[in-house]
Amino acid sequence: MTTFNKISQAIVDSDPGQAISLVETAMGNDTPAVDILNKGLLAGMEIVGEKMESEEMFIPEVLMSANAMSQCVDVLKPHLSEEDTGQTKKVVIGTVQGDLHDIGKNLVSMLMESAGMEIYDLGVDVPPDAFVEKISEIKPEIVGISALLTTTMPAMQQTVEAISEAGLREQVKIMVGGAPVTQGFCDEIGADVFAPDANAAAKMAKAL
Ligand code: B1M
Repeated sequence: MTTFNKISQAIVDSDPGQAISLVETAMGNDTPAVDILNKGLLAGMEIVGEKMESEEMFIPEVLMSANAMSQCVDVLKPHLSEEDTGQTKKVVIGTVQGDLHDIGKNLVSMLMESAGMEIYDLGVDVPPDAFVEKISEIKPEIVGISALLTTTMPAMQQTVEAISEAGLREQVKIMVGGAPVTQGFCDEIGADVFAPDANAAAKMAKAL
């Protein structure tokens, strides 16, 4: 079993102690942090998703795996950081109303922060009005909206509409992402950018 497989297995087993220890060992062996994230941790969450779908794992176990993943991401965070580019773009970000998934959104926030942006994270289950309120207050350049459920994708559209209705649409670039979100959906709801993953999200935000 490779170290990446062992890390994935520790995530599936919801064993943060073992997972962190393996992550630290891999870092000690000069394994790139981004590989540990993608080939170890995210691969583990992928298996968790499959087991959730086939009902081999249930919500409490999935939550424990998610917590183990988050603890490992905290350990990796300083090693994933890009050089500070001196940019001070402000980003308001959140997971849409009705949706409690935040691991992907947190990764996006983390990499954007590492790229020198100022992040205002509204958390999960964020109603459209809360996005509007924060945009009015902070006047960010970018608004990031995350959704992980097909059933909460309409809330993404409602959020874009609420921003338009509040007369704020021209002031911000809207970035959308999350597993079920596509470029086609982004175009359909009138958002500006679709980012398929956290790395792309940080790069695209810098380029906007
Ligand atoms: Co949920 N869940 N979940 N879940 N969960 C999924 C998403 C699911 C695919 C699992 C499955 O059935 N295979 C499925 C959705 C099916 C669908 O809609 N098509 C599902 C379901 C059904 C549910 C519930 C409805 C289950 C139930 O109650 N019966 C329920 C809903 C609760 C709610 O939100 N109202 C539920 C609950 C949960 C937990 C709370 C237990 C937990 C979340 C814990 C947490 O987030 N703190 C959970 C988890 C962990 C998952 C899986 C296993 C993992 C998600 C994850 O964190 N992935 C997931 C299965 C899977 O994805 N394989 C699943 C890792 C993360 C880094 O990836 O979030 O995709 P991701 O983020 C990526 C990109 O998408 C992108 O960048 C990230 C990093 O590269 N990205 C952005 C994300 N946001 C972005 C924003 C951007 C740009 C890029 O710009 C702003």
